Amino acid sequence: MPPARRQPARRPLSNAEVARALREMALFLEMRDVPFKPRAYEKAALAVEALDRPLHEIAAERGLAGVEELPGIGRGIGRRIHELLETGRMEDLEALRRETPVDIVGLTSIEGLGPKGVRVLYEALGVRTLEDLERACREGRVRSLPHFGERSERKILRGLELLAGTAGRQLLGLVLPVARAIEARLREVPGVERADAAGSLRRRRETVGDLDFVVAARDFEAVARAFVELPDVVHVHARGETKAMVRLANGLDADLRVVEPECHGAALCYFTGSKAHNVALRRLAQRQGLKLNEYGLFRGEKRIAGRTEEEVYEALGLAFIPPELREDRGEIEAALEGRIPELIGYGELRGDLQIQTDWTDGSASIEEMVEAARALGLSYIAITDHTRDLAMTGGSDEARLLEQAEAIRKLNARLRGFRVLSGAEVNIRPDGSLDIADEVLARLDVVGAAIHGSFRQSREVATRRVLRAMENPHVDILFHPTARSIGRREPVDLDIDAVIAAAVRTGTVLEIDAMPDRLDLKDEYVRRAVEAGCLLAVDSDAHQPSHLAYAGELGIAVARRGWATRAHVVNAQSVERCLALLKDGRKGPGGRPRRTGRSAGSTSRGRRRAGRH
Ligand code: DGT
Ligand code: CA
Ligand code: CA
Ligand code: ZN
Repeated sequence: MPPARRQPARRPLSNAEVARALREMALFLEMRDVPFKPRAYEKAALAVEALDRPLHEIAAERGLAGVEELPGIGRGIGRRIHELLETGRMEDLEALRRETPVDIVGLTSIEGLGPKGVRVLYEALGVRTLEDLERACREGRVRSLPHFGERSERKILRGLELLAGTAGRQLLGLVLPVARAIEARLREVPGVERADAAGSLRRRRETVGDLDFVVAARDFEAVARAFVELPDVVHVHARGETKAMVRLANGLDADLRVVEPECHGAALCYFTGSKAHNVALRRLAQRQGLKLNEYGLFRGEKRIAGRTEEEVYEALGLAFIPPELREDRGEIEAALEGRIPELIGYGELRGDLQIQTDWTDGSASIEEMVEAARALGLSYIAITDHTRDLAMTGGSDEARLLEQAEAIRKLNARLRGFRVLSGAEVNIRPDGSLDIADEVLARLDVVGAAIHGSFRQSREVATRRVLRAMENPHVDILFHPTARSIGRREPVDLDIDAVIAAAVRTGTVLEIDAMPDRLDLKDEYVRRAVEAGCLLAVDSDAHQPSHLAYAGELGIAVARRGWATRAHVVNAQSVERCLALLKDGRKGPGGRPRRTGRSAGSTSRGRRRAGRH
């Protein structure tokens, strides 16, 4: 069937789309060397993303004034946002696009390629798109440009490959809110009993190829109609009686399947996948003389389960398998033997151990981050601003870290029922030394160490570098251990098993950094860390209040995909217990004096190891 074009009255722009336009402005202005403005647009983009209401609603209610008064936006940019919401275009942006017709967002998504480089490539070689760029690199035309050379040509090609590796897939963190909004809409359709996003999104894979919705209802037609008329739909690929396929404004496709409530569980299970999990389940059913498909579990013609997923697993003799584990990586065997661990739950974090503030490159004050953390139900946070070597973030030196720790001490004296921990995110230099002196690290509550440069060392050198940092008795946590950025920067080439072994030996906690493009450690490595008895921290790495929620959503998702329980996660414990786990009698003589109140017996390394299940 030919795809049906649908040209609805203009759909209101989402906050994400507005933020994207502001970022594009920032990039074009930076390309043209305009002072200050790029940063203002970048900040406005962050402010828009942080809003908890759709901008178009604010504009409809309060007009231009409502937009201009938003924090972080201001007059000039407010007027352009209003124009964009009203007309679907921003004339200034259109003019910049006409003048330099390049895919600036796409091109600058390549690691190491900035707006100025894009300009050179356009002016010298006529590069407008990622395809043009790839061709120019392959033909060896980039290396001869000023400021480029063979090394950058190779680097760009590597960046293009990385991008292709995630081609068409989008980050879980960006897609999750879209999927939730669609679920909510479908649940409002009269006669709908259940509506869930299934597929890789429900399994919480780090990237999502398309969305899959499973709806239980009697009136199929009403659901399919509501689905193709969702405000996010820009194109209908196909539409049948029980199915529909559409393209969403964010560029992803979404599939709908409507089923009778009697087979909802079987359909949800089938469309949640993964495919490998489904195949293994079906094989198990066959061995029991049963047949499993998206309509139910059957003995001969008789359906013996299908209304709920729980019922399907139970009828197969299995414990319920949480969607995050359904990858055919041993979960079915574990469920047969009743060995599915009690995974850490989405509401179980009590603290957050990696947060940046306006002392460096964060956008909010310590107090504002405290308020936002409280609103999420947390009872402690560590402030871990960047340090000296990250000059572009205004990284703190020793004096400033101590000044901040003092400010935190005063703040704690005023706070009730909440604790702020002093800390830092120190840089691991290429040789494994740190950019902050030990005497100062010894006075902080939480020391995270992280790689922020020299990403391309050999496995041997990089592993030695990280191990050396972990051996430092003051380092409590290895932040975003592999320093990857999904689709943008490859992980540092580490011998991950050696890092895990060192973490256990030195009592260093490994972090799951929950920023949508990091998710580092990734699920597979978390599983290995959990098996080795490593401790984990699940942190937001927030640079503004709205980022804090990533820890409890995306970070926990990765922890669950790595089979972690609450016992593995230090910041799922009380602040006292968390500090004890971070500081506990590690690394023997030479370690700093213990500052947390603990009994003598708690200094054995055994206690630092998470409980095994
Ligand atoms: P994605 O979209 O690439 O991120 O990954 P999924 O897992 O969402 O895959 P998708 O959208 O192709 O299909 C959704 C689920 O439907 C999938 O996880 C399992 C099920 N499924 C799809 N095709 C097959 C198949 O050929 N055999 C079986 N057993 N299950 C399938
Ligand atoms: Ca999918
Ligand atoms: Ca699909
Ligand atoms: Zn960092």
